[in-house]
Amino acid sequence: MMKYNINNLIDLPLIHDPRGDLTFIEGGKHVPFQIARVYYLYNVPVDAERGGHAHRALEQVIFALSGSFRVKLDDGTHKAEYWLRDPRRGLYLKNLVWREMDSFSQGAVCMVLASKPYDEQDYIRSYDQFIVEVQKAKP
Ligand code: T46
Repeated sequence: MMKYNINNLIDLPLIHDPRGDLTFIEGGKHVPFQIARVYYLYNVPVDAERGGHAHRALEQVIFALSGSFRVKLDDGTHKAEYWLRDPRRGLYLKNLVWREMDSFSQGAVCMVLASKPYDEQDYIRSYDQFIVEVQKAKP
């Protein structure tokens, strides 16, 4: 598969200390939006597949706080694949990006920072409908 940078990796600050490492996130500074919602996935079976949808307006940054998993992205033109395994490194997802997540390691924890509260109307759960809306959104 062709690799193409349709999204950005974000490296967070690290405060290293003999007592343990500390990383912090400020909305609008370390992520490109004010944080309206935080959620996390855990107890994910290693053979589970999550995602399988896009969002009309939502922006998010996804982190592997613990363990690792794969994120497959598709903006309707380009596809990309990321393995997240560093709690300091987040994957920024703009709106209108189809995402699929799998290959969760045992005990993986996925934390997501989101630009808006939960809204089912923001979801596009059909890939065909996603392509229609991507075409419509083109300048
Ligand atoms: C993404 C990946 C990483 C809520 O009630 N509130 C919430 O904030 C969320 C995120 C979900 N839900 C409900 C809606 C569904 O009934 O929880 C159920 C599962 O949600 P969803 O299908 O969104 O779960 P995932 O893990 O497939 O996808 C989510 C995000 O939607 C998605 O944008 O990137 O996590």
